[in-house]
Amino acid sequence: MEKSKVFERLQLKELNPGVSTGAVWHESNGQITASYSPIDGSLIGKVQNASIDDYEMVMQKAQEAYKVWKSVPAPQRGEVVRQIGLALREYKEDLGYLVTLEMGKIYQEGLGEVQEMIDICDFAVGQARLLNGYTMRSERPNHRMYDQYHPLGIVGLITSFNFPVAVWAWNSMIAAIAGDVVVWKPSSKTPLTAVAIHNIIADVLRKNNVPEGVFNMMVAKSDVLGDNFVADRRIPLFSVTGSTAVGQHINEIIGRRLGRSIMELGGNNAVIISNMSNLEMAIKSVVFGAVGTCGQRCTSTRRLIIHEDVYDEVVGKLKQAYASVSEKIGDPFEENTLVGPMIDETAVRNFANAVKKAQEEGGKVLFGGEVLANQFATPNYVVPTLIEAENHFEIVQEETFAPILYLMKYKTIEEAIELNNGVPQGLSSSIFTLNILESERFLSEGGSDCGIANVNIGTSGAEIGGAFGGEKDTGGGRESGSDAWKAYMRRQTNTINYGTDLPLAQGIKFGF
Ligand code: UN1
Repeated sequence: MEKSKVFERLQLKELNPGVSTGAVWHESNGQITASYSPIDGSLIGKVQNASIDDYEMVMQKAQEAYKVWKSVPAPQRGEVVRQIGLALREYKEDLGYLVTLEMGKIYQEGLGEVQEMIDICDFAVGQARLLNGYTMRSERPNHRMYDQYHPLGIVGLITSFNFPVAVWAWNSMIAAIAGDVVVWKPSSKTPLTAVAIHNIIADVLRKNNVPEGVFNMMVAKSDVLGDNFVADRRIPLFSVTGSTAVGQHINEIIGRRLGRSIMELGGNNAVIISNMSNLEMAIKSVVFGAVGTCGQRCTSTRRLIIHEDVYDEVVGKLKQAYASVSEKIGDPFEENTLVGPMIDETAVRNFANAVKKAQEEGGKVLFGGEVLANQFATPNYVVPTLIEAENHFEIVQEETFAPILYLMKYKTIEEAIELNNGVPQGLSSSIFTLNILESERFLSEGGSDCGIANVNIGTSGAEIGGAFGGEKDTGGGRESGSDAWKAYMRRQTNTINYGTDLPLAQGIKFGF
């Protein structure tokens, strides 16, 4: 594919507007964000940021649009989402290309990310007819009770560089069918993908007369869209993807005003490899989980808990696998490449510091650890790394957003589960075992404490049909599939008296 052609189709220019209320771009006067490709450091485009005045304008549009959108029948809102799904199919290769160019993940994963957007569109279309509540039996005669879900209002959306487009779709498509409107602040590291999305959906919005203000996007740094954004009482719900530290800060502000939040924060995901597992499957999954997306998924495999009987065998096989993967580091557009660049030099520094710290704490590097500072056009390329470590090491307890896998041994399944759970985070987890007692124990209330727990598949690459998110320092939020839609709506319990008496609940007498 040719960059200029892709840019033409995605209507991207050298300098792009960074404030959209759906189909309309607004001139803004904030500073300019330049986007450089992590692949070769080239400037790929610029975006004119929002200013505080632009923010106010967008919020007003969003408020006005909400008044209209919330009363559009949900299946009609779903019809708009269906058409967005069709538009995304049309631009799948172009948008996938741009994700790779701007974020650095390999093209296969860029395409996969767009597919995740398409999938959630399809899911949301069906869900638009299923925003169901319960009917309850009243304890009083001639009374009826039920609960129903109403739209909530403006959803504030903060996304991260690593899934620059899919996480927008998870949230925006569900919010849209729920009758909400979205104000999105994309990562400043990946502003062009956000601009491209709005170019892709613009036609659909226009054709369907969707009011401006339903899908809003503003590129801005946190001095313009920061604490003021999350403190804004006009926004009842925030959905935030980012580090635990960022999430804690944001949640404090939201908590003070008793706003709602869906937090999807750091993970420190482990795979347990049992002595009763299919090792070939385990190794393949672990390598994809630890090395895929250059270790920059929230769900990346960061710890490997290996039964002592198969430890040496697993280490040997992993080293072999890492050696062959390491021959495939490079340009993420090349078909053979499996490991692209990290997002930027700060990420590389974090990688190098973690390797150093692990060694200082007593860890042993079994493979990799190097930064490939001179081999490529940018110093953003690193060698995927295996480190023998202990779970209690400070560095192992932290999430380092890099392709580092810490290996440790266990004797009993109880010990393995304890290690799995023995970190502050609780996003994803897996066990590889062919033993039903072990797998059921891992999935029981005494098993994994994570939001995602898998058997014989890895920690990453979740399907959109499930609710996505995790416990403890991961923040507790759930987005995407299952009944995650409920978080985007307000629940109301209704009791209706169709009799002529006024009996009180709990049998209370109150005569006068
Ligand atoms: C993320 O890294 O924030 O489960 C999202 C996965 C992807 C989504 C990851 N479907 O790995």
